Parts: sequence; structure tokens; C-alpha cells
Amino acid sequence: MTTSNEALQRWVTEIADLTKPANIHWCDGSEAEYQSLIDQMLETGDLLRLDGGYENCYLHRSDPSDVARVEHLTFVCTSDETDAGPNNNWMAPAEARTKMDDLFAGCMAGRTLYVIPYCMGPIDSPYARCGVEITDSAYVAINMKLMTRMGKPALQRIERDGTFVRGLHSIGDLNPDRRFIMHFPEELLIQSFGSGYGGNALLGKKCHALRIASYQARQEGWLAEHMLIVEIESPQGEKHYLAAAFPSACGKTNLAMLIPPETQAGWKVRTLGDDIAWLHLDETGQLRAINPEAGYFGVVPGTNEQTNCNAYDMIKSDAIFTNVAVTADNEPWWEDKNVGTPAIDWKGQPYASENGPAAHPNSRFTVSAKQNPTYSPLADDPAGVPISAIIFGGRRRELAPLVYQARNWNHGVLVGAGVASETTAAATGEVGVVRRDPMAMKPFCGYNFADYWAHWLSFAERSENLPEIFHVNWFRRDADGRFLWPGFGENLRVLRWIIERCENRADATETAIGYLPLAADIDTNGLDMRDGDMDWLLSIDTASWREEAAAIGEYLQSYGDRLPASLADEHKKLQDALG
Ligand code: OXD
Ligand code: MN
Repeated sequence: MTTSNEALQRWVTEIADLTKPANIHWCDGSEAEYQSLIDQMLETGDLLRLDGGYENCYLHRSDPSDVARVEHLTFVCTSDETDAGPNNNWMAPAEARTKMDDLFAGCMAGRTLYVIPYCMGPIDSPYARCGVEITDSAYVAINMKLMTRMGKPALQRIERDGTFVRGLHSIGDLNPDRRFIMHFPEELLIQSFGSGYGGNALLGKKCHALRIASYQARQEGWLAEHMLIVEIESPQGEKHYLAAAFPSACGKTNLAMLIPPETQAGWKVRTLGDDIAWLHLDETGQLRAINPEAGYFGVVPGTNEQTNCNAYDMIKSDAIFTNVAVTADNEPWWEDKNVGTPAIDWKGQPYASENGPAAHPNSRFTVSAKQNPTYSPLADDPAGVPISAIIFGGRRRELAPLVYQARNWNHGVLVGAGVASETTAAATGEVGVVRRDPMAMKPFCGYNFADYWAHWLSFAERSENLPEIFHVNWFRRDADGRFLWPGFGENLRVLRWIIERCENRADATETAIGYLPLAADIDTNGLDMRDGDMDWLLSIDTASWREEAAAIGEYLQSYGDRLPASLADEHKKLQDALG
């Protein structure tokens, strides 16, 4: 297969000349191709077949030094450094190109170069965008097949539209000293070298659908966000679509796949997306969302019949596991799976508890979204879904109440900009330290956050019909470290209040930080909670919030002159309200 798009043909030739592969394979996205890549990887040992109750499931073990996103090696290369902003690592484009050309020179010798045309979003959607990833990793090719609309239809769209994002990837020699993830948003180009792992290597995901897309979205008047999209249907058949931004490994997949507990009879939840949303205003001023992805790359540990039964079942067939352990029967195993025992750890060594967890804490499953029993067919609707509410959240043991609502859009932008969360294993670095993660986009915004907030604020001038904005925290603990809120399916109780607020049907108390429910407004029927837990979950400690507001102010000020005045105003209002 080749292409009638001359720019693409030229680029493939140019990259082949640079990287010197033994073969070139244009991916058509067929099942037969998927199976033949799997067979080939089974032969080379890059994949291991899993057994037990797991059908067509495979395990890939990545290099032990290559198990998470590498934010310190991720760069945004704009011609002007300030366009990348203090939120990104920056390198001058020419310097980055030279560095990467040196790394890529001859790097595919003896390997196959895969050309992977893909479409982010429903193929026929005006909101979708295409890309082509060139890679020397068959693991990337099979993951892209599950995660995106990959192959022939995407290539046909590229040939129709004439534009595409270029992504060049090589696993190189997996040497962490020769690992870089470079973005050139002005050229719609990504170059990634030295990692075979997830967000570093599956370039459609974080690199394209967030970093490059956020940059493009600003130019074109839309938003590319780190958000799940979920449909909630009430017992009366009323439907609402919510988009929620939480940092990595804070439960987006679980919330998107929420299973209503028995006490919530008649409620239905369907999933549109678990990680990324592209949001556009339609001609009526309604914000509409599409999920650019077609699969889930989810965190495995913690998935069990209680926490997320649908995900637990969904990954029993046609899934790729990365860095989980295996049992003696060759079933995949992970911490908190609650069945079976590990025999071999994620590194392929006999399991011994003194060596740490059996599955890597950031081990993942890759699976087509269509395997989700609560997959919403609207995920394929070219027009997307209308969003009623945007929800921000983080993992905070203290401070942030269970839920609160922003007073209006601009205040909501401040709430989003002030998001902070404890770090997780999704990225390399220390776990559990609180860091600012505005809109959960700290690792993913492809340009200066100050400009990004200005772009968010500009939506208020374009529509009078914008979604309500909320903040949630499922992770608050008491003085003994006990989680105060049960989380998982019970989060529906909080989503119900959010929907009621969108419908102007629920009460709230106005506080310095926004509108909070009264304890009685959240249904706690049947929950095993102690007296006073709900009050604690909804309490606001003014002294701590003053400190938080000061810290947010300091953080915002680090963006200097570029900080939008109306965001500074919102912040001043918060400080005044806290007294
Ligand atoms: C992810 C992440 O993999 O956010 O989705 O790290
Ligand atoms: Mn994510």
C-alpha cells in the first residue's frame, strides 16, 4: 500500500532514508494484520500468550526503565520560548531537530518501519483529526489498532483532507539517556525516541490528542482536554453528558464506567470516553464533546469485581496487558485483583514480596472501547454529545470538599487552574506529593498555560449557554487516614447533585469557594458512613483555604504578564471572600 497524498509519500521516503529500515509496512488496520503482528510478536517473545479465563489476551513486558510517561524528557519546541510557557520544557526547534535527526539516523536498521494512518474521532466527524505515526515497534502498531481508528479509512480521510499530524517514533535502544519526546506544534510534528511505553510511544494519545491538539484547538477555537465523557440517564429517562478532568491514575476510567449501586435503582451510566475529550461550541452555543480515542489504555492494579466489574470483565478477552504479573496458570495478575496468586512478577522474575509489587503500579490494559458492556454508540456520532457539566478533580487527602460548584464560567476557570493533586505512578518521579495540575493538563498542555486560561475564558464571550463547572474530591481522609467517601459506584450520588444543580432543582449553600450541597442534599441512604463524615466531607477550613488561595496566587503569578487579568480578578475575589 502507498498513498496518493504526495506529502505523506515524500515524508515516508524521507524517514526511511534517515532511519534505514529493512522493510516498510503500511498498516491497513485489518483484523488479519492485527493477528499476524501478534503472531510475529509471539515468535520474537515480545508478547506472551495469556491463559485461564483470558481469551486472545497477551502480555508485553516493557524494559524496566521504561514503565511510565517521562515528563522531564518531554519538550514543546515552539520558535518563541514563552509560547511553550513555564509549564513545559522547551528546546529551540532547530536544536531539537538536529538532536533528534542524530538519534534517528540508521535507528531502524534490521527493523520494520510501520506506517500507521489513524483518525482521532469518528471518521466522518468534522471535529476529528488525522495523523500518521511512523514507528519501528509492532507493539505500538497493535496498540494503535485498539486505541484509534487506524488503517485504510483513516488514510482515505487524509487523502481527502490533505492534512495530518506527523508522528515519528523509534524505540531506539531504550537507553533513558537517549530518550526524548519532542513536540513541534507549529509544524504539527511529534518526534519520540527511546521509549516503547504508552503515552511516550502511542503518539495518537497524549502527544497528538492533547499536546498538539490543544495548540491547534486554541488557533481554531475549541478545546482538547484530559477528560472522560460519561452519559447519566435518570430513572425518568432524562440524559446528561458530563466531562470530567482528573489527573492520571485518579479514577477517570472507573468514573466513566461507573456501575450504579443497587440503591440507585433505575439510573443508567454509559461511557463515551475515559481519558480525552475534544470540545467544540456548536452554532447554538452548546458545548459538544467527542472522544478522539477508540480504546482504553487503563491502569490495571485495583481493578476488581467490586471496584469496576465491567472493566474487570472487559479485559478478559482481546486485551493487551503491559507489565502485569502472571499466575502459575498463566493468567494475568495484579495487586487488588482479589483472586489468584502471582507466580512471575512484571519483570519476568519469580515473584517474591520483598521485590515490591508483583504488577507494576502503572501496569496497563489496552482494549477496544467497544468491549465495554456500557459503551455508548454515541461515541461514534460525528456530532458528539452536548455537555451539561464540566467536573475538575484531584486526589487530595485534605482541604478540597467532596463537591462544590463554581459561581460562573470565569470562576470555574479559576477552579480548574487551581487544581492540585497527589502525583501517581503514571509518570516517573515521586508518588504522593501534591502538585498543581491545572485542568489535569500539566503534562499535556502544548502551550503556555497563561494563554490556555485566556482561551478558556474566551468561551464566556462566545456563548451564554456554557456548562456549569464543578470540583470533586473522592479522596478526602479523616485524621486517621481513613477515606471518608466510598468512591467508585457511589460517586453517582454526587453526580446526581451535579445534575440537579444543572437543572436548577437542587439547593446549595454559598461559601467563599463556591456553592456546596447541604449534607442532606447528597443521598447517603444505605451507605456505611459514620456520623459526622458527611459534615467533614463538606467542611471548608478557612485558614487552610487562605493558604491554598495564597499558593494558587503565587502559582498564577509565576506566569507573569501573560496571566489573563480576568483570572487574576477571579483570584482576588476568592481571597477577598476568604477574608
Ligand atoms: C494516561 C495518563 O495514560 O494520563 O492516560 O498518564
Ligand atoms: Mn490520561
